[in-house]
Amino acid sequence: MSTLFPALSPAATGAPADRPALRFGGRSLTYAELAAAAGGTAGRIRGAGRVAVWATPEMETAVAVVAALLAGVPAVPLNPKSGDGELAHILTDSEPSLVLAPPGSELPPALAALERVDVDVHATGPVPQGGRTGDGDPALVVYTSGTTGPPKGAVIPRRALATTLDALADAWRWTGDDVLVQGLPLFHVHGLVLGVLGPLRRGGSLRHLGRFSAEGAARELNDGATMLFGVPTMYHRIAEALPGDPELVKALAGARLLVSGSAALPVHDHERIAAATGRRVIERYGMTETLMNTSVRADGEPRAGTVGVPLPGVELRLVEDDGTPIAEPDGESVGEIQVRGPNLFTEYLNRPDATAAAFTDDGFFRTGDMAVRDPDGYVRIVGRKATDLIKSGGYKIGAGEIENALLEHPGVREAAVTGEPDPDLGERIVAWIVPADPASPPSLDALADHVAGRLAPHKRPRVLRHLDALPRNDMGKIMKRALTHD
Ligand code: MCA
Ligand code: AMP
Repeated sequence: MSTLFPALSPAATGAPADRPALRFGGRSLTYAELAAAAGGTAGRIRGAGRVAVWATPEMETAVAVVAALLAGVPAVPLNPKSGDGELAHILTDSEPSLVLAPPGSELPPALAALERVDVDVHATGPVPQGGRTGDGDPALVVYTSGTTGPPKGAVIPRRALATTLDALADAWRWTGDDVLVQGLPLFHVHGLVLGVLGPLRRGGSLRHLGRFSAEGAARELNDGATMLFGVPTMYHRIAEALPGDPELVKALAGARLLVSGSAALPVHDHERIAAATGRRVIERYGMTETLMNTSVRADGEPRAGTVGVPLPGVELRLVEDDGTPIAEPDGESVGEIQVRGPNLFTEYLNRPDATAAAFTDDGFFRTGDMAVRDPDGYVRIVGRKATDLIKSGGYKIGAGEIENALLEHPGVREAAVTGEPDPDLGERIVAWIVPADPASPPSLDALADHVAGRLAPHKRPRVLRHLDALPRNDMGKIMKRALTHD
């Protein structure tokens, strides 16, 4: 029996077996039903090397991942909107032996060669014993974009899941009495680890919206939900809707905890929500590779523009360009955030070079995020080392992978991709292209469809700019800073 979910144990003393564990739309499972369903599925995948999960925002995804964790089989969540190229890369790289999917869902041809196991949320089976359930054994492989090349698979050990969720419980006073509402995708850490495994580890409940809407969040918060998790784009949409929506105001005002993460929450949205509801959104900071590093604590001061203090067990330092750690938090010295602790990933799958480059000699992970620390220890993120990483809607997107996809379009001779500020998405993706035929340049729609079909819809450019030539330095390298939109 895995100890990741004490409440799923038949001998659980925590959550009662008839407490709701998961609700997706009209479907729900109690802890007893979830234990039986996950046990049934776990029995079918035991002994597999690695399993892919077709991670639609549905009950089946949660049951599949819990089953894999109970069986001690690492799970690879797949974005169900992945395009052909991205999917092919992830499958070749992670070599799953089967794919878990909701019954009746249509899978793309790239998955045709894999054995398919339909997840039956009404299955029954005992929670299996054994499997690779040691602390350091891999639990998840989550794909995350870098500046160049295709996404890398971050191997997340079981220890990291337990540590990060318990650290958040400490910071947020998160208990089995909490009912979380969220509408995040389930193929990334935010929605899957914090948003699904989090409530289950505490013995509490999750209500997933299927798809985020301010209205859905308000409905659930006004009907017993205590916490809301979202990316800044979701809080921006809430801030926009608040003035005309007394139900939404009431919902937020009554919530125990409103948490934002995955990207910086603009101070303007933070302040608008505070003014309308009297409640402040708290921010936490993490990465796929590190899970959660810092958070404003439930009993701390939610200061707009800061991500709080290091979580229990996380060692955090700011380091200058030459590798010197900044000794004292002074509110102004900027350095790269480096972290060490049991919350970290183990490696990038099949990428020893990238893994080695990501760590310092003394075992700290280089996040690439730049920050200052206020004198009282609060971390304030001020930027990112790499200009070729874009955060749009809370998704991390590498400029390089989009450029490569654009270059595969026959109408594109040269391409460069940048991010520019967007009030809703944080950053929007801009494609700068030199058309193959200046007389008939490809349209934005054509290029967006091309990128969405190869990579994923959230990686598609939102803006297209044509140029006669890309600005390059003497070495031939594209000078992205010279690309401005006016
Ligand atoms: C539009 N669509 C298309 C195309 N254009 N589909 C195919 N081809 C096209 N050319 C579809 C989209 O698939 C989508 O479909 C719909 O149109 C709207 O698309 P989009 O504009 O992308 O959606 P949005 O409404 O702008 O999305 C905003 C969002 C989303 C809901 C906030 O960005 C989101 O869910 N973000 C969460 C990201 C996240 O979880 N990040 C965590 C990673 P449909 O309508 O069917 O959806 S970071 C992390 O995990 C770390 C650890 C951390 O710190 O949290
Ligand atoms: P990902 O690789 O998709 O896991 O994204 C991780 C990155 O998201 C981090 O390196 C940060 O740049 C960013 N991030 C996550 N949470 C926050 C936050 N609260 N404020 C600012 N940036 C954040």
